[in-house]
Amino acid sequence: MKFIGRIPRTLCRAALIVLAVALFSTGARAEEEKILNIYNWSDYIAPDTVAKFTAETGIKVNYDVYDSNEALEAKLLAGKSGYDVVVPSAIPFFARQLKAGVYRKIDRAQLKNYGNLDPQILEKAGAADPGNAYGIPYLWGTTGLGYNVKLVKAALGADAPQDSFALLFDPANAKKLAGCGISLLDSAQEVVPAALAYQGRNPVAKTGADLEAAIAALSAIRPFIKKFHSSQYINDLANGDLCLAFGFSGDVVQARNRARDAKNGVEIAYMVPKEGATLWVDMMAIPADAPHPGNAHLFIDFILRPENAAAISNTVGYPNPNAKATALVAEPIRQDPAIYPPETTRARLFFDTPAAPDFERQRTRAWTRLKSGS
Ligand code: SPD
Repeated sequence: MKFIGRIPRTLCRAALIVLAVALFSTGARAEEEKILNIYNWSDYIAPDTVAKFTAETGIKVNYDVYDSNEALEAKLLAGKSGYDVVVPSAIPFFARQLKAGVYRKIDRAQLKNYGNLDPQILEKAGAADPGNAYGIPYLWGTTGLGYNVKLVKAALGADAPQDSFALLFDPANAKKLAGCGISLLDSAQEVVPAALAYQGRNPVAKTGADLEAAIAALSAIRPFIKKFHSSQYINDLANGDLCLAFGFSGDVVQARNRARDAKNGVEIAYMVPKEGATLWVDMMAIPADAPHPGNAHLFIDFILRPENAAAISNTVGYPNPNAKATALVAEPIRQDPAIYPPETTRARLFFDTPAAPDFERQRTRAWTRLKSGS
């Protein structure tokens, strides 16, 4: 065996290779330009999150927003989106995008705050992403009904259902509410399970017969729907321009808070109907062709810090999956059943399941026809 000084030559060579790899990888990271391109849901971050991240890291953030998984998916599947961090919902979107090879594996070694994540939420996300290898939960919530308490009472009287999808899906109620304005999320994937739940069917069932039943229920109220939109309802509810919206929990909470801040006399409430509602989890993920994956990991780790996750929940009214952040979330938010559903409500939440491509196509076609009124 040849020796260099007292060290065997083979060992020296191995050490040199390890050093070269280490230098190369840190060098590559150091060379990443100080830019980060984020594509996130609208109304889904604290006002100072991005500024704080930039102040701390010197990384300039380009921040774009969307209001539906469908919009995000169209960009991702077209490829070369240029985004470094995106936030799809776990099921079915993230799950099927993962299968299409859209994402890069998360390097947990770069996330020193990974251990803060709540194992229960990780388990839910694991249904889309086995082993939680490609995504990090960002926020979660439910999809239910936001309504204007006074307008609904004026239209339907004291007997207006306050705990049932009948408020929306009973055509007699929808007809009476049409005058003050009803809106639905512009997403078949969100609306169809609600229609099935109202009918007492399995809300996540995916057969042709289920789809037909859901579309029949939706067709019966179609004449009374003012808008199909996935973000406008926040302001519309807050301003009194809508009296009923099928929407996301935190968005309705934001509408309620905007009305309170405006002191305009509008009172908004959120309901998880007794028939059940979707529980969903949105994931932070890095596209496979992200130009700045190192910066993406830095940002994700920043969000995983309890104080940053708590600041986001305090602003947007959605619970975060960070077990260490809960104590930092403001007490009125933690106690708000519209935001953190109590156990009795949680018991009637359901988690969507992936759909076969053929069913997806049928559902999209039926949805387009429904919206156009044909
Ligand atoms: N304004 C932010 C809304 C975020 C909603 N994400 C939920 C998707 C449910 N599938």
